[in-house]
Amino acid sequence: MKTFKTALSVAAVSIAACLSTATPASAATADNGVCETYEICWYYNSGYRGGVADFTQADARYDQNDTFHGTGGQINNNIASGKNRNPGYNAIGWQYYNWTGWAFTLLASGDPNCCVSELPGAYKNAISSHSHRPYGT
Ligand SMILES: [Ca+2]
Ligand SMILES: [Ca+2]
Repeated sequence: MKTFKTALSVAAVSIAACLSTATPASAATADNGVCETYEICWYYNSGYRGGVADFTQADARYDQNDTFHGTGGQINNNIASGKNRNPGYNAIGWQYYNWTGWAFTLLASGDPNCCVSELPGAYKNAISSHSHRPYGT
C-alpha cells in the first residue's frame, strides 16, 4: 500500500509539472544572468542596461528574493526596460502580483514591439509579475 501511495504522489507531481510548463518551451537557462533566446528579460535601467532578470516561465510574484543579476536590487517595481526573445509567445508585464492591474505587453521576438528600451511613464518601475500568451492570440 505504501508503494502505491508513493506512485500516486509521483503521478500528481508529473501532472503539475506539465501544467506549469504550458508557457514557452525552452533551451534557455532561466535566472543565469544571460538573456537567451526563448526568454523574457527585464532590465534595471533603460536601454537594456544595468542588472538583468531572465525568465523562461511566467512568474506570478516578484518577491524579495527575486533580484537582478548585476546592478540593481529587487525586480519588483524596479523594471525600466525589457526584451521578449521568445518567438512564439507574447510576454505580459502586470502592475500587481498574480497578473492583475494594468498589463504591458511585449510581443514575440521578431515583432517590432518585442522590446522596449524604456517603459513609458506609469509602467516604469511598476511591474510586479508577468505571464505569457501565444503570439497572435
Ligand atoms: Ca538565461
Ligand atoms: Ca507593481
